[in-house]
Amino acid sequence: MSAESQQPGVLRSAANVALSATSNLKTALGVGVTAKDTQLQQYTKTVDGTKLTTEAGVPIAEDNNSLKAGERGPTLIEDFQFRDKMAHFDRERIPERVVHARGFGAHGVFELYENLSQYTRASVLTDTSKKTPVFVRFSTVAGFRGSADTVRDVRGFAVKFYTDEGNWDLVGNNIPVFFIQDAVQFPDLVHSLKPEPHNEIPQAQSAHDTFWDFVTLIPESTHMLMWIMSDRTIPRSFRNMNGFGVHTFRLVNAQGEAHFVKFHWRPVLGTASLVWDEAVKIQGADPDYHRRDLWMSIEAGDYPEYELGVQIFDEATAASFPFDVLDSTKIVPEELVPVRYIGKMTLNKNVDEFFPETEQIALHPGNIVPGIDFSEDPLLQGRLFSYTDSQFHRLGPNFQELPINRPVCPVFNNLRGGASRLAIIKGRVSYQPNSLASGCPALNPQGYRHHTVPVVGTKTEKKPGGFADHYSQARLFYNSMTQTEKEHILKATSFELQKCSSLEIRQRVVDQYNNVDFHLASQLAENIGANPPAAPAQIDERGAGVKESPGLSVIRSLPANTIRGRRVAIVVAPGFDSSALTVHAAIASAGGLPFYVAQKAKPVPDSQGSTVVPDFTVSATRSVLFDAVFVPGGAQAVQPLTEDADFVLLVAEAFKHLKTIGAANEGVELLRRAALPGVTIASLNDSATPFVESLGVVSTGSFASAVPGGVVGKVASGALGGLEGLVSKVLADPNAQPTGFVDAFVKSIAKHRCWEREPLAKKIVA
Ligand code: HDE
Repeated sequence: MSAESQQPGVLRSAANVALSATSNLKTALGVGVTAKDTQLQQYTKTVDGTKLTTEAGVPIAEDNNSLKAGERGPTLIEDFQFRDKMAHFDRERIPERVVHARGFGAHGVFELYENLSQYTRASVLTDTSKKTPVFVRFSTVAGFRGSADTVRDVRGFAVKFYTDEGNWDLVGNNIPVFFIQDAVQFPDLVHSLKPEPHNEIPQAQSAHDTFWDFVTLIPESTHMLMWIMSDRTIPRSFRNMNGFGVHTFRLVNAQGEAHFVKFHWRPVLGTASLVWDEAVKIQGADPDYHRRDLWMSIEAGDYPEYELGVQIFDEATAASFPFDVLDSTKIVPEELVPVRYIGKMTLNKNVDEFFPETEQIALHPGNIVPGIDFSEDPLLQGRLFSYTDSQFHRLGPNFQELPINRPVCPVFNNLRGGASRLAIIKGRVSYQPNSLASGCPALNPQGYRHHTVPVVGTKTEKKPGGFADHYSQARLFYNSMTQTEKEHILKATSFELQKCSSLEIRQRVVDQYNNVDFHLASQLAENIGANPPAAPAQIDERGAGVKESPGLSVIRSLPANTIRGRRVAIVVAPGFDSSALTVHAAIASAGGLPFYVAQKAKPVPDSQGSTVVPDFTVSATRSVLFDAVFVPGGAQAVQPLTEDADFVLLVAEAFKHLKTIGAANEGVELLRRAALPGVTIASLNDSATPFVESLGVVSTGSFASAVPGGVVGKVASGALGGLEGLVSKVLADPNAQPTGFVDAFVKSIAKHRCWEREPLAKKIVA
């Protein structure tokens, strides 16, 4: 049974059954069976056909009533079964991660496209025939384990590669820069971000005084503030999210030559975000929105994929940049060093049990393999201490022995003892060098060697001079945004500061933002009741390296050529016309996820007498859980929808959130009822126009005129075959012009949002 079908109000449809069948098929075919899967199998049990025992293996005959002295008690302490059950339960929780507490993981494989032996001797980056098992954990930073998925926050993007030379962990974020330059300030940063200590409010929010107090006192946070106030911190899904190693690392080849490297992940489905009002509403409608999406897509066999990119440059090139590559508040713009995509990670297996896998995985940037090395970035250097220390605290000294953390290659060393040690190592030798065990385990001349780097200078707490430029790349980021994205940064900051009671802190943000953009700071001041800056700040922008970098903008980067994973609500009421089935099939054929939404949880008959099983009832779902809405026609079907406020809201809210809305035939009446601003619905006639599209609303030409942001259409029954072909054609070629309703609808969904509609959408009450 799928996870979604277990949720109250979520019905199991034929579509869902088909999805899980695909997943079972893939599993049966052995897709995704790696050395790690095989290793984990040794520790995995299933309960089918088993009988209850204690942990000591004693068969249990009674588990629902404790042992008492007489029926009316008291309970006897000799009931070992009760005692053990309760004592274990009392210890079920371990400390949650102090940051990144809420996370969700999955297994997968990494495959390399090209051999990088020119730069590194790491087998994971040189052998293109290998399928390296991986485990990924995505996370939010600030919230507790039970917080919501769609809060505004940085996302962790941490990957453990189980290579044949040991575990390599790339513990990154979905943002390529960080707030601070030196790890010693991390506890202060986190204390300011977390709920305030006196009342433990607010949960999973940076929108409060202590956070903005701290960041306005450290100007190096400015670049990261631009990123976190952008839509990057409200991703559409984990499948629409970039990942970055943040720090500069080193690659070292077999000759001992080193190059600097920056790591990037690019989602194959493109980067996409929610809009703020939507993110807030999803927190109530489905707090597990991101984890459910990842889980469901893997169960459906629609495996999330990410390409690994590298920017490789030598030390002389690094020295020529106007910024310091050891400073984690800086990016290396793609215009200076292009990103080379060298491999692909595919997530193809959900965990069997959350706690032993996702909760007990111990990720650590210090886990590297021969051929990869650190740089001297002081933030990275500090992390190298913090992560193992965290794992000792959370999981104990033998955390590497836990199944999820075990490497897939042999492990031999002289570590012994410690709480909950698992390995039993024969012999009396546990030291090195030794002669009694013939020197074993012996040193391996091919083993890890730290790259030798000359070090000169005076022992000091001073920062390098290049770390002092705090604004030029913040400007680069802001100036690379579209107007829409700039407005979102302004709105997000205005929202956050309205939650800050201190006027002094609000003013400091305005002053800080003036170093980025005068207009932004002035508008912010206006919104939050602070004094506008007197004049633009004079900043030497050359420190950024380039003037503009379009790839920093999500809107400018989104490839508008797929609807894979996009959720489309098809609203149905008794008597709906055949356009619903046509659109359902077309969306599914293009890799999207169509769902029927109805008034009641029972089969809905169409105008021809056949029925569909609804996936959701309208009162148990909300438009924010879909990427697009389609309203079919049907003489009797549409009238009841127009009288049900839940359906009217579904359309109005989708409009507000700039989503594609499609309507066929009488379906446009629901759009009319939703009173979409700027949308005029013309009266019914038999025009030959196949569809009308305006601002992402698409309709059959006969019904709509000037409908902003969607598609409304008239769909001939039985036309699916032709439409299917058109859909794939318009998706394959972003410039292809749709000629029919369905392909216009699909193409509009692939654009993700209709940004042009935003000024009108503000007018809608939803
Ligand atoms: Fe972390 N970070 N961090 N961090 N971090 C932790 O490790 C820390 C930083 C990141 O899914 C902790 O096991 C310090 C940057 C991720 O399990 C802790 C500094 C980046 C995760 C810790 C940083 C990250 C963590 C909490 C400043 C992006 C979740 C529990 C120098 C490159 C990993 C734990 C997972 C987790 C320390 C800054 C990413 C406390 C001291 C920069 C994705 O050890």
